[in-house]
Amino acid sequence: MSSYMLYPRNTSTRRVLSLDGMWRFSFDPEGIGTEKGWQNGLPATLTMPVPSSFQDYFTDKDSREFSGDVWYETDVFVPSEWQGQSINVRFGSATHRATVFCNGQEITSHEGGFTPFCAEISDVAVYGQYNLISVCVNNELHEYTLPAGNTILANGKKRVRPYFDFFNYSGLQRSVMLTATPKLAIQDFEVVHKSVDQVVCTDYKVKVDGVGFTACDIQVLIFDEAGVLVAQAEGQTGNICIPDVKLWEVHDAYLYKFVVRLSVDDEIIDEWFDYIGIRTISIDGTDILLNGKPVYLKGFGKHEDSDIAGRGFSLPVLKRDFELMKWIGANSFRTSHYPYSEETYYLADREGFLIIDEVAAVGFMASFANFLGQMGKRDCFFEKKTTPRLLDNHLQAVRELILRDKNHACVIAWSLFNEPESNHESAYPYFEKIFKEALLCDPQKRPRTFAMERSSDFASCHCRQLCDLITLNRYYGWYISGGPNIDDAERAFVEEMEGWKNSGIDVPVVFTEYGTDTDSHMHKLPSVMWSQEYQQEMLEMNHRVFDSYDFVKGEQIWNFADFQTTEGIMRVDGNKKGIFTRQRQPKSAAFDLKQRWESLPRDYKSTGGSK
Ligand code: GCB
Repeated sequence: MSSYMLYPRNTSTRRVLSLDGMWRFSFDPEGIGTEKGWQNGLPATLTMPVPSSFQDYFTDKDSREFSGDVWYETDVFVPSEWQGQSINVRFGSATHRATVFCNGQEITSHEGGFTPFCAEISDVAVYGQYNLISVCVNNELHEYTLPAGNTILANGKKRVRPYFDFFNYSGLQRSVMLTATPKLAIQDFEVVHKSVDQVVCTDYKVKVDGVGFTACDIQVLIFDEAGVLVAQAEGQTGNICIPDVKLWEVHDAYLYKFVVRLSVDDEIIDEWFDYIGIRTISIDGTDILLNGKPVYLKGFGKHEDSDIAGRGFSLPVLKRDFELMKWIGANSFRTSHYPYSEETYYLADREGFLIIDEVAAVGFMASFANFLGQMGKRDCFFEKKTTPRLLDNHLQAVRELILRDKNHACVIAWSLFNEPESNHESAYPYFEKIFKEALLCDPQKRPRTFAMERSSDFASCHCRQLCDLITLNRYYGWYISGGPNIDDAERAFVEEMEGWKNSGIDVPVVFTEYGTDTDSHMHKLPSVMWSQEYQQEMLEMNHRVFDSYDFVKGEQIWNFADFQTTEGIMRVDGNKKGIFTRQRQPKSAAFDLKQRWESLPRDYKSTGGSK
């Protein structure tokens, strides 16, 4: 399967056809589809746009809240001239798991809703004709799935109970493509950039699938942005130094086109390319170094979320988000709380944004909702009997994330959990395995972290020594001493920060969440919680605290935009902590942030980087 993690490209040897469009769709509440032969054709059909979440189109609650199996199908023409090649249907994602059929025959299954996978149909497809592609997608949550939750029966209907604070949008939420690649093909390509004597060079490795090649059949060609060939190498592994290399920088991205070629007897058998930024990333003491120079992170925790399409991939929304992030002076974001669409990372590479790339390991706390913190004393989440299965899924999700995103210049760190129950010693062995796997999988050995909830701090967290940088989610002035008690919040915050300082913190600390729910129509003087003025005051207080500690090397507000959640007494048609509304218009705080972020130097509070 791994060969097809490579982003699909049309080249002299490869073909990609989009299967996006209106698919046929059915709910399967009783889970009887396969037994009844729905893979040979759906009985009664609705229609459903792909990519998109299926929830927000319908006008009844049962459809929106549906948990269980849903079926998608479409007819796919497989050209006869593709015979003899490897033909795949490639899903950008299927949330949270799927089984794929071609002409009624089961092809593959995939667990995990945020990474791509392929169904190879070469031997099943009828060439020169339309073929029926059917997908059974399941969106249930369990304590052994990423993200975690559970699924209950309520009045005879399945209902999910997410252990996390975002709507359980699901379905075929990313693009689906039909690809044709040679049988002997480039399977994977990886790059590692290293600085030696002030010169940055690139080690590369090509993996080939199939038999009948020798190392000297592989060629890597590098073109600059003007299309000029600037370097080349031969062999399955190698080192390339581009003369006068132009490094990829924050807001000043430069991307080289790496063309990988596989030839047999001088004939090109396979060709694939990617746009790659050359940069180094490291941690030096409490500094984050990009190309050896300190960088302070300014930005957001985000969600893939918008009106109507839900978590469905939308190029227009993506474009608007990047324009807003540029306008406000941000330089980074976290892909909270799951890997985003591949196109997001390509745009971040193009625009020079830094990403903390997160696995969908959210809801790993023994409380009824992780954003409420731990409710009372319970057994640790990592002591449950479902843990071995969860660990397998988690390791697989880490592997798939890193396999997919390892070459992106924009990815500067891996976030391996959001707010897990790390304040219990029994969590450590689980964490150690996850952290080791990330290190093993990533050729660039990027810094690893996990976002810590308030119950995990310098004293209580049993896993923080595994982190190359510390990322904190803190709600002083909201969940802790909000409104008229904001002074108490500030005192408590300073007290916590003194604790970190006195603990001899020797790695950077980045705030990956802080914020307030804010109604975009509400103004109030003096401020009250939920008013725009309160959001401004609360951010100001947080920034005052951040500014007092030199080891704080970044601030990513919760959240970029308002987003949809499960209904409840804590949420008013979703979470309203956005600096922008769900329709991507600014709240008052956006203007304060713009002023602050545009004035902070890139190396704010640096201790002077060397590497
Ligand atoms: C958190 C969670 C995030 C929630 C946020 C909130 O700690 O990580 O998923 O949405 O708090 O707004 O409560």
